[in-house]
Amino acid sequence: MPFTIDAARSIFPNTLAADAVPATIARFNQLNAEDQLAWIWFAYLEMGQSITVAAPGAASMQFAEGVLQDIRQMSFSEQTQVMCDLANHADTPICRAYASWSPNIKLGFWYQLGQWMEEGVVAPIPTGYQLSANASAVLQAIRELDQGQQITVLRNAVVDMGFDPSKLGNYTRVSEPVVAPKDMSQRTKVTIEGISNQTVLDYMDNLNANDFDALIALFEQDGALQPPFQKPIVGKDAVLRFFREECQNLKLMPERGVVEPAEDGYTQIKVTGKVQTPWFGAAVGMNMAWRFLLSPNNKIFFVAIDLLASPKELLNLVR
Ligand code: ECH
Ligand code: GLY
Ligand code: GLY
Repeated sequence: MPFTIDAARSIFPNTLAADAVPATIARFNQLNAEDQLAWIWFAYLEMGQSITVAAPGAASMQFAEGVLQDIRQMSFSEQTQVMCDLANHADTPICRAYASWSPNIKLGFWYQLGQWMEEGVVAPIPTGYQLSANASAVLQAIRELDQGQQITVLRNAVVDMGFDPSKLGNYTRVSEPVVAPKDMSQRTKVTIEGISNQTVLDYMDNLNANDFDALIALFEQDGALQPPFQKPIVGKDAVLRFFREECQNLKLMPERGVVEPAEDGYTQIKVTGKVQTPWFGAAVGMNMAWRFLLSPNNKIFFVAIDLLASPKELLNLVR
């Protein structure tokens, strides 16, 4: 029998992912809601001293606008309650709306609340707020991570807030409009030391061009993609939806890779390099690996994207 997705997940098992990210999130999740909000506030402020977050585009803000205006009209104590509800995954109309939003809309929503907290329009974290001893220890933990890992912890903390989407039943997912793919004349081509496989090169170039139709054509029908610290997304339809909802305007800068034959005519390819998110642009280069398993047709059966534990891992291309 050819590969299963489960077996594919353990290709290149020596790849050292940044396990400090889920470990920090697990510790963060133990904190109470007030401490969680204050913790994010302090972490976000400290991060802001070295890197600037880009203002979200109007296209993504329009979907959160109604809820944001409702919150703006509330009293400080009501606003604080809404923020605690989000951290507590409470069952409220706002927490349900939040659950239907894509990660970028959630981030844009908090970006705006953060601005309003600074301006005094939304209830600030009380001056002199004392973090609990545990929260202080988790704050020290995030300080010790590299910037790519820090922004991943913050992103995951924000994405996990609100009502549990799996309890929503049928609902309409809300995400930014899909931008048109880059014009051919604007496209760039990556080069990867050690890699001439066209599927892998096309994967990078099509993702960089937001050309999700060409990108998904590189996958097997039952192919899968595993984002950092997540379970695989299985099947072309689900992977295409993920690309359209969560993968616009990324910048992939692969550097080097290695190709090896696998069982049953499959090929495994590991690539390492940097990735930039539109939220931070060139200010943060995340150290990443892509672990591809290509079918005998040279289509993507599986690709895992890993955030690496350290820059040293960029040179780790051993099986
Ligand atoms: C305030 C206090 C109260 C509570 C909260 C607050 C606001 C917090 C805010 C936080 C903003 C955080 C942001 C984080 C952004 C992180 C983005 C990341 C992106 C990583 C993307 C990667 C992509 C990899 C991929 C590749 C592929 O090949 C396939 C697709 C994919 C302070 C008010 C909450 C405002 C903006 C980490 C790695 C390479 C898998 C996507
Ligand atoms: N500001 C980056 C984004 O909206 O994705
Ligand atoms: N951090 C992976 C993603 O953007 O889904």
